[in-house]
Amino acid sequence: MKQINIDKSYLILKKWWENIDLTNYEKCNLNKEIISLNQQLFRLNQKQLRIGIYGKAGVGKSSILNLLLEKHEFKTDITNGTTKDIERKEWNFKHQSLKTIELIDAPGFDFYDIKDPENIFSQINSSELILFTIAGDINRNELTQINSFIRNGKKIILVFNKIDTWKGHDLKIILKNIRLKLPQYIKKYR
Ligand SMILES: Nc1nc2c(ncn2[C@@H]2O[C@H](COP(=O)(O)OP(=O)(O)OP(=O)(O)O)[C@@H](O)[C@H]2O)c(=O)[nH]1
Ligand SMILES: [Mg+2]
Repeated sequence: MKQINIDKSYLILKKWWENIDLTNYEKCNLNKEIISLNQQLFRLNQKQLRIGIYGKAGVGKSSILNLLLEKHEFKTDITNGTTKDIERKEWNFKHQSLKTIELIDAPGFDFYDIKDPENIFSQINSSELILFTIAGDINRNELTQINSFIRNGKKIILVFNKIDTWKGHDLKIILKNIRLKLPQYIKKYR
């Protein structure tokens, strides 16, 4: 993995942030964003990274995190709504630039009985990286959520899970369709 100079990035960001002069009106309106930026700066200084996963119910979010952890830490099941609230686990990913990586699992955003969806969105939105998971062609609700993260300046990796459930030819058609629907400025691999 490319060596990242976290200390240098932290100092550049900190200096930039210290030189920004906001009016009281702006501070008031941007209160949530300011808190989130300060928390991110703190984590950067501590060499901590937060990765959140988000997507519809049952697309395999918890399974993907378990794969990363190489352990069955997050509960998974065939029924929707297995993850009921935000859950966090530390990923023992060894990298000299980082001290810890926190993985955050979320309930499916379209689960019928989801509690406090704004709070769940906001907790995932506080991550440095979001694994937005899909398991088939993308729909309007998913695009709306992706665009909300993009508007908030978030880095997203779109994870197409359960590809084993599609035949090669169908998969190609779906991937082509997804590419057409995604915002133009998203880099498209594969
Ligand atoms: N065929 C197939 N099944 C998968 C894959 N990934 C996960 N699953 C299965 O899909 C089901 C749902 O997986 P979960 O990881 O619980 O999905 P989730 O998105 O966390 O679900 P909620 O917490 O309910 O929102 C489980 O039965 C998994 O074993 C995959 O790549 N292929
Ligand atoms: Mg889950």
